[in-house]
Amino acid sequence: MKHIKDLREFIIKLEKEDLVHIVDEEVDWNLEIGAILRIVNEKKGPAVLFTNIKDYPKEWRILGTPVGASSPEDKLYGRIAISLGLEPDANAVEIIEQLSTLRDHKLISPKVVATAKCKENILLGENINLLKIPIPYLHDGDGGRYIGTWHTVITKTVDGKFVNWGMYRVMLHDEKTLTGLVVPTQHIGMQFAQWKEKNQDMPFAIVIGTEPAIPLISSMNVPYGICEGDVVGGYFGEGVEVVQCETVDLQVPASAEIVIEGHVSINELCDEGPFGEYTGFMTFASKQQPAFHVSAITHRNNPILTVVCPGKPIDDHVCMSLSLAGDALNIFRYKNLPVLKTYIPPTAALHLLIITVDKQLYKGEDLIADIAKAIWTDKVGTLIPKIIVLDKDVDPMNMDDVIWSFSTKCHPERGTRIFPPTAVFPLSPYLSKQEKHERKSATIIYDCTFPNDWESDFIPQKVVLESLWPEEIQKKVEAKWEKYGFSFK
Ligand SMILES: Cc1cc2nc3c(=O)[nH]c(=O)nc-3n(C[C@H](O)[C@H](O)[C@H](O)COP(=O)(O)O)c2cc1C
Ligand SMILES: [Mn+2]
Repeated sequence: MKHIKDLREFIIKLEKEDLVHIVDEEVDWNLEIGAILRIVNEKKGPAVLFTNIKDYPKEWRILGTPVGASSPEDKLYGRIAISLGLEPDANAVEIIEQLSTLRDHKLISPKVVATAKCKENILLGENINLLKIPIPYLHDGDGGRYIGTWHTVITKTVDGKFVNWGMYRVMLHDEKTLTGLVVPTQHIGMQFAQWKEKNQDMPFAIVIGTEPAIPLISSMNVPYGICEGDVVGGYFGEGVEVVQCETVDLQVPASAEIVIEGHVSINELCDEGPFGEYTGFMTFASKQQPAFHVSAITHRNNPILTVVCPGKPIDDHVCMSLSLAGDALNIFRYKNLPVLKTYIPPTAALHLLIITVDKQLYKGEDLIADIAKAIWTDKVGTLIPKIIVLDKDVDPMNMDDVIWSFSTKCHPERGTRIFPPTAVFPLSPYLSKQEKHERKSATIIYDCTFPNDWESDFIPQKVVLESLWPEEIQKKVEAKWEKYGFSFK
């Protein structure tokens, strides 16, 4: 496994694999970069390094869509695979399998170093001006310029025992103030509640442009109490190098291009959103969110800001379709359910989990109910309201086969199991106003397997070469194929 230790090494590797394109032409931070990234996402283009941003010195660069999907199809997940130290042609099921074991690795704490390149420029007091960073205005209709779209927000509990590294969107408010989503059910929100209780502002550090596995794992579902930084260390078998902040008692990855430090106010609120999101729809303005007061900016020379422009899938949230499928696989295995493979299609905006099961291995009463219970009592399930269950002979990544199974094996009544309202992520466009407010909605499983109590001679046989023709005929036809004169194989 190849551990890539900073963003610039990542870009060099992407260049070697033809997975990054450099744009030296001047581009406007105001909507032009967003439009380019939208087209690149729709065409499954490479990551984009912008080197010439209007109104800003050439010193500043932007790496757009760092982990979006790539064509050709055999490198669809190439940027994610490289970030995780895997081969660029790793397919979804292989990456999901890898990520499913993330929770089982030994944890390795970060290693503190005395100084780092992210301290090459230290801006304090009067010198703090967020407008000096070429923060893009991405979608027309966004509530502001978003600086945190592919980054890590570092916060800790009041007692300092649990440090969290999470990815939550962050918007520019003014020269010295940011605002961002502090969702109560996310780890940042749980920690914030503690600081509020203590009546103290919460220290934060936002790190941008770190080694590529860090933002990826910051967007993953690591249990409360475990620092994502320790998971990154455990995954690569060596602690992440961190360095002390200038103005708050937090440590940040030494590999960062840009670090923004400060305190999240427990009293002051700012308007946040709307923002074009991963569902492919604009979100409404959120409830007002806390002000993030900035007390220091530090950055490398020639810093690179990483930018994701969410929208109609596929965008960089495709990384979460892999990690959530990995988490789901881990949960099912932990509960001893006979789930063999899990997959979230990249265009499903995280809403649809497809799984294969080996029903013969199941000893319980109601497999579908057990699957529902396992996933919708875990935080992972809040993002995934729909599941398709397939027999083990179906490839969950083959959409033709998935649609065939769904259409022909899922009974409209018996095969459609609707479960009572449970906690869901409120961004699903189909939710009513009240459901969005209460963050609760029904979930559904489509059972595309035949019932257990059908006699074997009643179970329809598939009409495909492998199951209905004797092996000797299959072999004969294969051997004679060229003689028949077909132009295809
Ligand atoms: C590009 C991207 C943007 C994200 N933005 C947000 C966000 O604004 N708010 C949020 O609550 N989660 C967001 N997430 C999902 C969280 O990162 C994810 O739920 C993660 O598990 C949160 O960390 P935590 O479990 O430590 O709270 C985003 C994920 C990605 C990949
Ligand atoms: Mn966490």
